[in-house]
Amino acid sequence: MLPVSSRINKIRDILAQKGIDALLVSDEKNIYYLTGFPWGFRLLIPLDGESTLFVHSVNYEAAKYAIRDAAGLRIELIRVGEKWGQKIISVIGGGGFKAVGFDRISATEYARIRDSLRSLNLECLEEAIWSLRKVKDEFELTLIRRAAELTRRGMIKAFEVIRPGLMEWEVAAEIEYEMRRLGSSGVAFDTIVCSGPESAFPHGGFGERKIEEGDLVVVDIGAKYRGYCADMTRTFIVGKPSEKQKELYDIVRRAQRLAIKHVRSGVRAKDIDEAAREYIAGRGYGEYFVHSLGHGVGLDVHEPPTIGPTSEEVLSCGNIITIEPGIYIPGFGGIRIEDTVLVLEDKATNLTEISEGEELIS
Ligand SMILES: [Mn+2]
Repeated sequence: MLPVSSRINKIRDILAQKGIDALLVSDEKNIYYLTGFPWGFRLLIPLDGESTLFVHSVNYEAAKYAIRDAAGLRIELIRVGEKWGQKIISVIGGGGFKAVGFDRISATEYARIRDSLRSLNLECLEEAIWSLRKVKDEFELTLIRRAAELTRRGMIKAFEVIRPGLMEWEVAAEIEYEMRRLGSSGVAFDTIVCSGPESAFPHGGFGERKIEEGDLVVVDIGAKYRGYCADMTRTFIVGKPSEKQKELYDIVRRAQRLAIKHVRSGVRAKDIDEAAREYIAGRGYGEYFVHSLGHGVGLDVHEPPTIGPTSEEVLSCGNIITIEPGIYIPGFGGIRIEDTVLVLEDKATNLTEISEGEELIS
């Protein structure tokens, strides 16, 4: 069972510290994080008393079932055709709050609440929720480890099937089928299989190229398990690698290992980025490393903490982050190696490691 009541208690600690009377949660993943229900519409957590989970009729029975054991949480049904904006305003208005925090809200909804409840202070608490979500509890780690294992299995499948003559989409289909077959609840993002010169596009090409002998093939994939994501990239060289391909692959692999060695609790995210960036720059390819070194992973595939040159984050135990240096040379191709790692007291645990014997360079 999800430890949601302890998470809601932590929210209340934050509200008390900041002198805010209630939190209105709109982000679906934040609602899932705080209630265990994936299709909530809004969640109102007052400093004291019962929280209210707003759900549309289509999700009402599922919500009753999912939160049947959750104490201190009541469901407010939004009926078909009912004006949900007014309903939420009337519940907030009825609470007698002076200050209400929110996570993310549309400009329209913000204006509607502000204009209806003129004496209410609205304060953004998005960062405060991230401060909780960034540090994964044991329950979340179990789910992310599973997502990471499914992702590894998808990557091993990629290694098995990639060969000249295959379309990129065929490789993507094999990977996704393997992860699904083993229990993945979906993909964390659109699968990237990107070959030849198009491998120089970090976010992938069009998936419509036929793989050829001598290609670099960037495979960036993520399985999802009960809402939690993993993220992993390997770059394959089809056939015999050229000297240049070997050189670049070696630089990226060393940069990635070096960066992972720096990961532990208390380290500044920008120092980890710098370790990899300086290594790549020192080998002459600094201008071709065109993105941040990594990012947090959890219910979102890209979430705080960002591991980049301007990040103000300091890592702590329980963060899950990616380490993904890359070199992308227009017209030649790209290489990226990415793992999802867990930050511990004095080291990182690599959740998507492929053991030495299975090293995925063909
Ligand atoms: Mn990534």
